[in-house]
Amino acid sequence: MTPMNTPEFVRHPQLIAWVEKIAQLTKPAKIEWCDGSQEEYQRLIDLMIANGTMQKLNEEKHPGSYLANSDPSDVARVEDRTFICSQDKEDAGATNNWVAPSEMREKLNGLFDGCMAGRTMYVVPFSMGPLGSHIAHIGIELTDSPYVAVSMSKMARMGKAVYDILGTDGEFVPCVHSVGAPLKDGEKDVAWPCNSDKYIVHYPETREIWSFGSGYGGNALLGKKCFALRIASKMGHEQGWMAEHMLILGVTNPKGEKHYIAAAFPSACGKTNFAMLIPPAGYEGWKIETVGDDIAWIKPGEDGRLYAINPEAGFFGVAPGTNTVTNSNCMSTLYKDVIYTNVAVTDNGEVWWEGLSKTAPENVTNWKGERHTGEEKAAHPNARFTVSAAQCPSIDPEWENPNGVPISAFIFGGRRADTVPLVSEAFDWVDGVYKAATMGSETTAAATGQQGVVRRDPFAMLPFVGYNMADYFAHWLALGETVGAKAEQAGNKLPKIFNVNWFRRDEQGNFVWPGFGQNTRVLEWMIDRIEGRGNAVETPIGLVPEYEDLNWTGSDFSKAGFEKVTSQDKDLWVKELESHTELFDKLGERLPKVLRERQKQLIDAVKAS
Ligand code: SAT
Ligand code: MN
Repeated sequence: MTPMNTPEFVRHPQLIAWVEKIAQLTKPAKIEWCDGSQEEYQRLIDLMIANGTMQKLNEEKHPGSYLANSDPSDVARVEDRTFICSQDKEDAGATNNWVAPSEMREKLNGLFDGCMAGRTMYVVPFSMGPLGSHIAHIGIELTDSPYVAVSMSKMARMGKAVYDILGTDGEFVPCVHSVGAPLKDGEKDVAWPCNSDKYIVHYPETREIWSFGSGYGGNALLGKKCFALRIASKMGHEQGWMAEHMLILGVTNPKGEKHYIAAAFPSACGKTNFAMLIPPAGYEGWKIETVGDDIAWIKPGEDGRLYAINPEAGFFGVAPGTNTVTNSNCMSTLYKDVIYTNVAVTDNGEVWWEGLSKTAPENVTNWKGERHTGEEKAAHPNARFTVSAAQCPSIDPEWENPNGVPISAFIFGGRRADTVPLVSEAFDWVDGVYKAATMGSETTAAATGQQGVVRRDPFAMLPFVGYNMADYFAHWLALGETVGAKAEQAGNKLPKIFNVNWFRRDEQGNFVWPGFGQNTRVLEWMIDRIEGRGNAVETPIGLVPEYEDLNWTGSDFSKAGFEKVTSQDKDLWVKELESHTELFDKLGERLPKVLRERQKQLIDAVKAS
């Protein structure tokens, strides 16, 4: 049996018993209780360098930074291998893969039996959210991957202090992770162990996560999508709060008015860039600050405002396309202590990815470890950097406020070549929920499967809602009522809801809207609307700005261009709205009736226009 060697800082009998139980099942060679120290971090990094999992990058260019290349079969989230195993199939709903918990437990008991043989099982204690915040929650991940252990130390508050909060009987979400590659006695390890059979399993009722076969990102860093979205969304549904796939940014205008905005976009649609946006020339005196780039936990306050925290402590961002023009704050964040995964590297130990510079430097090794010839991509399109959020120059002073920041608006955005205009404001909460619920977006490399096809991605949460999507819509609608009533009493307002689309294309397939820093112009209009002074015209599908309503200082974007990105094609819109029926039918009986009614109203309005 694996020796337990429990350190004295762990004083939680139930936790210790659980670790022992999992060790008995998975049979690791040893157990290591992580304390989050720098010594521990460096030791695991050095171990991975010795194993060939990681390489050290050029110390002058990338101090304290490392590169890991994954197995080519393990590069993204596996949505078709992700399961919500609620007791009742209906509670997982039509958009989730479901297997009966008893059946799944049997399957996993088989898979996990001895799966950590020859490896170390790391006990990784972490807090999602600032330590001790009333919005935060604690998890413990047991993993046989040192890559996961060090990544978790950047992505969450990881270490000894978590045990102080847990005490002897605190609540935690148990997360079990294995790469699914046991080692026989004396067998040599591979650089990136994984298994072709993958299972990312959630038991929402018992709040457990079990992940098998992958070492990559959201499949393996279980605090992120598995806990902070799938399990947390279920907790929020029960407890009256929200776990959302949203960045959070703060905007301050020259008058000193500051608003926090939360924005939902599907994976790899520019959340990190938007969260770190730098206002363009002509916007002197404006400030945009970053609270988070991927996930928001949002709780109603007594004053009827919604308060958001970023449950994460780091960024796991898409590298390709990131450069000093598209995201200068991000490039500055990466100045040291970064773990890169699946980017390319020069012989000199400098990282490179498509878009970092116009052309690849000489002597580049691609993410598969081969000489880059220019025929294939040097970096995998889902190549990532893992870095502490505290290093971000635009990090908001309130980002670790345990009470969160008050949200003034929600933005929902997809990647759409046509149909959806640059920006529109919902008529009211229900209308906003309808639009978020029916959002469509072209698929990206963040998940395995076909890319570039439009799919419905409600609230950018399609792969992340841990319960029935129809109930999730109902939750949003109900919060609108309860929080709205409280807000009215306190003289506050519900956040406004906006839709955006930065990705309209012209006939040649080129993006029309310049995006990035230029999105500040859209943010300014939103703030004006929030403050009750911005002009908007009513269209059947929402309130929209005219060319003159946006501030074009320092811009040469033409009125014709604006018309291209804001035009509403009647036929396309009727088709779009009618296509929402497919999602609604799929969701069936539990779908809130008000959404079908809203669909009908919108179709009638567009047809009548
Ligand atoms: O791999 S992750 O799920 O963490 C990234 C993403 O898809 O947003
Ligand atoms: Mn994401």
